Amino acid sequence: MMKLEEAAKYAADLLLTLPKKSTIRVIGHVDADGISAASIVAMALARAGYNFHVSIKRTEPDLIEEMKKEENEMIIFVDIGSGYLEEMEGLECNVIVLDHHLGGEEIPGNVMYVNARLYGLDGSREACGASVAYAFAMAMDENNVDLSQLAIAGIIGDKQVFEGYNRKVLEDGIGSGFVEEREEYILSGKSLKEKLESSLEPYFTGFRNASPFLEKIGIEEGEKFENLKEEERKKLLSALTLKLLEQGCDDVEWKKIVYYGKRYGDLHDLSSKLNACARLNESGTGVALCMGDVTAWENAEIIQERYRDEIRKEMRELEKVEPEEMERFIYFHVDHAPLSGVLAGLSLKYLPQFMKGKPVIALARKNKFIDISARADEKMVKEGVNLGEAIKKAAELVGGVGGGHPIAAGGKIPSDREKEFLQNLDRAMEK
Ligand SMILES: [Mn+2]
Repeated sequence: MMKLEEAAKYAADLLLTLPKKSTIRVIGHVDADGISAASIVAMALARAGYNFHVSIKRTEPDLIEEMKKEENEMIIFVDIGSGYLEEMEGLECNVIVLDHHLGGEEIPGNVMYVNARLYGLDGSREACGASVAYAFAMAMDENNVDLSQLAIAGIIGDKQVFEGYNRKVLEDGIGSGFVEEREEYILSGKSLKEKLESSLEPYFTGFRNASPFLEKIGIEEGEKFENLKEEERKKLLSALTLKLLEQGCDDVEWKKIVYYGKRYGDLHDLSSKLNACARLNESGTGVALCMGDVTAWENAEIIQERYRDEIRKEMRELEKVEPEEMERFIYFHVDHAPLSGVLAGLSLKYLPQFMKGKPVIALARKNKFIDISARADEKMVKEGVNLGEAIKKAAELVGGVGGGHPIAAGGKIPSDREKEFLQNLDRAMEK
């Protein structure tokens, strides 16, 4: 079997047949991974003397039709494209696809298709869009090893693990000195009061104001975690662990491994900024941030705060909500469609009334449609839950679309068919 690196080399060689100064079109997918991936490709192109034009796009049915209106010498699709292979035949230029999503079988003659899944890698864990983009950048020039920083942000964004090719990306980053691994307490940083009130992972119920809690255990609210004495730390962490147990959550790690990039600082934070940019339609800021634009950093910080504020506000409201229960899942309505996935995930993990041992579905009305987001946990998946399949089936029965992974999936249905959809879904989830 060919290795990802070899396939990336073919793609890089195809690109390098184009004269310098050509303008290459780059299309990335709208999430943290897609933005990192597109930025990796853009930076590799710029360094090799090419011009580029990057756009971050949603998976919409008319994506290729739109591209046909442009005149391009080459298009590189990254973290997106696997679902459009056959249609790409209609494009008049050569196309490179760097992806890790499931895709079609027929590959047209003008398409160089590099998908991690074709090279023995698990595309949902061991290689993401940004890591495939990194393989491509490294095939162009090994001096691009610093771009491992962005690839790691992408890996974190897609919630993958550092195994398979992702392991190699991390080793490259650390080996070249661009990436550093540190172990940190998740409560380090700002004052404890601010940390506890703003935390989303973990999310603490009732902490609109965390002062009474801190007062009760005798810890100064303005204090920082890193300045606490060993004994105070223990007291705080055991009180918080107990609190989370009462919320129904028993798997919180207070310490975690954090990767730092020489150029970007905390790569988890970079990933979270890119995610916020993607969700709030500010992908351009995300790309600029990856390219090292200083003003973009400030803007991204504001976008990230806004995004986290919105989630927190919705979560404080959800604390008071009693969700509706079906036989095989529970569901609730949200106002803000882009947040529905993250709210479903957080409520399943941290809000006791949402923990019924069943998946959580969030519904968001948007004009004539309802956006569906569904989240399960590992245990449910082991017991046979497959949200991707169930949502797809139930949505198609009411003239909608859907799909995704066993643990997280989404869809879109006509707004007047909600009830029918929910009943279909209950049936589709029967084993
Ligand atoms: Mn991806």
